Amino acid sequence: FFALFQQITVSLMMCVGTAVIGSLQFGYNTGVINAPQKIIEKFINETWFNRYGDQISPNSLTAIWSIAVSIFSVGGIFGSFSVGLFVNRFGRRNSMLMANVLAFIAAALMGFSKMARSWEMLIIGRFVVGLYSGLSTGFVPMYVGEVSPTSLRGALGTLHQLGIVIGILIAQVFGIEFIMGNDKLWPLLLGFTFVFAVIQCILLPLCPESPRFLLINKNEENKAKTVLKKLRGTTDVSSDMQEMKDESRQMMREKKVTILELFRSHLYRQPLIIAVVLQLSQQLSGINAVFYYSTRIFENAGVKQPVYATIGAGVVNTAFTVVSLFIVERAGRRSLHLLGLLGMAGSAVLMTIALALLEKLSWMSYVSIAAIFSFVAFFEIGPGPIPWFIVAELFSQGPRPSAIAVAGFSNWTANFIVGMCFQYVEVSRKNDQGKPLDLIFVFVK
Ligand SMILES: *C1O[C@H](CO)[C@@H](O)[C@H](O)[C@H]1NC(C)=O
Ligand SMILES: *[C@@H]1O[C@H](CO)[C@@H](O)[C@H](O)[C@H]1NC(C)=O
Repeated sequence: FFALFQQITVSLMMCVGTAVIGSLQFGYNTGVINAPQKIIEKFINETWFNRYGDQISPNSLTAIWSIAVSIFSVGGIFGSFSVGLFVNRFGRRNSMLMANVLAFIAAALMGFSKMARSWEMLIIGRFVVGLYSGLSTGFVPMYVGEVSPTSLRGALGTLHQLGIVIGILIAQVFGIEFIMGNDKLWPLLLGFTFVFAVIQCILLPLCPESPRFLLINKNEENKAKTVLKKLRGTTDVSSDMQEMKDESRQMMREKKVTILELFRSHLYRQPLIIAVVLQLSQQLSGINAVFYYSTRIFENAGVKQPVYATIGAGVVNTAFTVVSLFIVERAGRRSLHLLGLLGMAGSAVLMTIALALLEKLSWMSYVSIAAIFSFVAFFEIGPGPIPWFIVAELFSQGPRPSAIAVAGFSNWTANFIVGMCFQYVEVSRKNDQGKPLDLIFVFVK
């Protein structure tokens, strides 16, 4: 145990800490549009009025808002597909550095959208920051995995997930009305992604390139050795070097499988179905409806201070991510995933009941808070972390990159569908007076 701790050098901590700022950004931009929804909708309404001289229809408002929320995932799709174009050409560290250009552009677009009276800028900014996030979810785990010693790879890898949930939490706290979730400061709230980008741009040049990239892609053995010595804090790095060489030799032996071949060969059919369905079960569980829209959900459930309930959900999310770090390695993947999904379904039923009884029993709003909290907790126990382990575990070196691309695509596409449709289901629920419809929606999936 202590031997493990000795392997955590200052240099390694610095590398991992700097890289996970990328995960933080992804989380931040996932959670940031949650609390200020009403305020930004007001801005869109006013802008429309100034531009066209008449009231915006509720349908147009819903459409603009849903697009602004969910186009993030469209950016994510493109970003996650482009990871391979960067990492092998420019290196892992430089790719992360370059991606920050996107973060700056997005921050400027979103931050100045109010000044320019343009919701289009908001939408384009959300797309660009989605691109950034898609790239980050590829870069960060790869870099962290490659600078970490084998014995710490799993533990440090989970910091990516932790970075995401902490990012969501930060965004929710900043979204409180007297911090930045108000008429004046919401552009700053969205543009704040700029600050993380600046910090990462300052720190990244101080971090070394991934030794694996140096050795295997660049064939620069001496440089790789120097970096490893610094990362490990020892002068003898021969075992690490040997391990990387073995790994790459094994990779050479196994032919790379393209995405097309992956779909054609019946050899991969079952693992591919498992990987895709697990991703779908993660996203279509509706978890991102909570991260994008929980403030609105709580408001409709009669909660007095919906923003604080949203922050509560972020705290539960973070806490259970930590809990899951400890149990994922001990319990079986399948049972944890099933337990998580069952718990989420149960929470959704509870939520439905709470909403149905809300008019008669006002304390049902507390039940709805509890239901959302347990929904999030069960998500982090199984459906949150497990789909990622599974892809890496089901496929060997050859087909793995393609499998990860397909899984990532399913992930972001389902994410987009939930982000886009939730508002519509919610609106139709209001019109039909069929209160619990939206959570039945979440549940049926
Ligand atoms: C898939 O989505 C979840 C939750 O939105 C996220 O934690 C995970 O990192 C995503 N994976 C990729 C590759 O985008
Ligand atoms: C837009 O704002 C006006 C006045 O501020 C309000 O009466 C109207 O209901 C709003 N429209 C929507 C769709 O929210």
